[in-house]
Amino acid sequence: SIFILNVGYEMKTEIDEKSIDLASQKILQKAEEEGIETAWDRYEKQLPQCSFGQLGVCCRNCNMGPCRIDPFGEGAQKGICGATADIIVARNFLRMIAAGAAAHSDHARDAVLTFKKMSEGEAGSYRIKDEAKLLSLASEYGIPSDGKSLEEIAANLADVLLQEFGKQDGHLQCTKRVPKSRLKLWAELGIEPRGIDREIVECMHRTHIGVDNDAVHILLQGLRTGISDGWGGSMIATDVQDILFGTPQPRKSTVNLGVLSRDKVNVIVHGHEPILSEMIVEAAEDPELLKLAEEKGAAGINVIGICCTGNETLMRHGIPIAGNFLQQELAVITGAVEAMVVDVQCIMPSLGELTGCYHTKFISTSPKADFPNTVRMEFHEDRAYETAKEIVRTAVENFPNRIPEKVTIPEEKQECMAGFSAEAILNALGGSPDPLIEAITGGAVRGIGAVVGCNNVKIKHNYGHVNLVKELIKNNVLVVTTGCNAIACAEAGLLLPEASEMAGDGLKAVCKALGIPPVLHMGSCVDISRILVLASAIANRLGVDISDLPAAGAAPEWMSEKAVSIGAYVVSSGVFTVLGTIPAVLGSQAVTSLLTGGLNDVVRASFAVEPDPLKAADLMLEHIDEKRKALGLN
Ligand code: CUV
Ligand code: SF4
Repeated sequence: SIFILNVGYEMKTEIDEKSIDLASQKILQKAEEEGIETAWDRYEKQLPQCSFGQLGVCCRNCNMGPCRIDPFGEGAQKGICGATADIIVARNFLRMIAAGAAAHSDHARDAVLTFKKMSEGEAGSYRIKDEAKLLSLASEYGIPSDGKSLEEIAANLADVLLQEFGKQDGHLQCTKRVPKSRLKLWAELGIEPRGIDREIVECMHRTHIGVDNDAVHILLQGLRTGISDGWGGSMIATDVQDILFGTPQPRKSTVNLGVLSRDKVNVIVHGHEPILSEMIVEAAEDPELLKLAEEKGAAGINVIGICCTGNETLMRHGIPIAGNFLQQELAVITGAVEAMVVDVQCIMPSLGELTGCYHTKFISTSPKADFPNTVRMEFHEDRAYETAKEIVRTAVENFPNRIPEKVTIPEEKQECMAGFSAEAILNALGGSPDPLIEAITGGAVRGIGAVVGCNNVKIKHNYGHVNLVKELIKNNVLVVTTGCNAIACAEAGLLLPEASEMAGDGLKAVCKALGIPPVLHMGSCVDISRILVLASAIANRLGVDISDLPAAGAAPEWMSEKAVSIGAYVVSSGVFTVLGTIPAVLGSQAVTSLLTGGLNDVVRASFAVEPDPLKAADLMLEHIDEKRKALGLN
């Protein structure tokens, strides 16, 4: 079965085979007419992709290699050091988890460092926006707040949080939020997470030549590292960002390429860290810059988001989103973008050459991340607002350079409702998870589906996301979403209370009673931590483990290493998860069967792989029904 790899991965030459989204199709047409290359074209040039790589059996961990294992069993079955396919596949998988956990957690570190500088008065542009969350987090971390100023509490909290990264003793404090039975299971397995950085470093150590050479042992470290991301780095990022920028509340906005403005300066914020985008949003309202925009003949300044930065600004300010991962190039190809402002993660280096074909300024801001052909405007906390103003000014001054003949903005845009933090969901429920639990136990809501993750050229853009989610809500599964799935759902009109018309009768009635959409946008990828917190609250209320809940996860179009780390912690937390693209593990029967079955005996959850979204939904429904039965529900 490992030789059917190329199923569904054929060339996609027709535009309607590349994306289900009309706006995207129109811009892909424009790209074709203008001879502009996109990710889909580059994908075609990569085909057929290397089978050793696809199977995960290529090792470059030392310079005796590269070594590769012959999957047909005829050629080499061992690397030069003696590593087998099982060892090589497991090591490669662990390195993906390490990179993904590093990305989320290093983002978290920067959020905490900004928080700390703010508390010391060295980041004047930032404030404490959610006092209640600061105080509750401080008390959770055992920080006394009597007689202290908010800044002092914040400084103490920042110090404690920073220690979580380099912790040498004990386990991560966020794990207090994990249901007791789950935490006990982790302790028994020896996968309670220690310091966040330590887990990532240990992955790199273990995968060095001649260290950890047992697939199961390697994968357990993968689970622990994933947990240190989900219940550590990502959770810390979410919490601190909520304190600094506010905990999201439901609000309406619009999505898709049609949110680009014909007559305003379009500034796109793309990447992952709200530290930057929050300031850009503020700077775009600066009277001085608005005046400058007017002088340049623009009707105003239009800030819009892409990818998870977009999710962050949508959740907190209702800033519109131009698209998800595979729409980043398309946004530029509209010819209407004055500045593409980026920080870190999921930013295609192709944007360098691409922006050069238009008037778009490509502005990179992170000290960590640079790209070809960027204007570098490094962003530091001590003069955050000033830098944000300079960035927006650069965009405004670029407005007169827009070339009208090259501009096509598709009219497609879609209303959506976002902002469903765990707090906001509890609010919508009237303060406790009970109404939702009653809806589940009563059968109106069959279960909960967490659908997340990227786009991937191997799957028609948004096809996996939208069809999977539609099938789930049709079957009365309430969907919670983050990341690029949330944007896909928004574009398909699924993030509106009216979308409950597409839901089964039970879910429809619940949505109508609460005034909520059947698909709840919970934020960016680090905000999957919100889903964990919600799942934990429900499990605790029912007195069961997360693995007992009628719930399932999916990443229908995932591609990033972060998604692998997410998969590791979601499954470790007890949630069965269906992947829509095949991870590079099929070269090892042992690793494959462990991930797709054996893990059930370890963490009471496992992965499945299913590229067809309707079949993926069936797998999730089947799982949900099994869990319902075990809980005595029908
Ligand atoms: Ni972090 S990780 S493509 S932007 S969800 Fe989108 Fe979300 Fe994947 Fe990247
Ligand atoms: Fe080859 Fe072993 Fe070196 Fe990997 S670590 S490249 S399998 S010799």
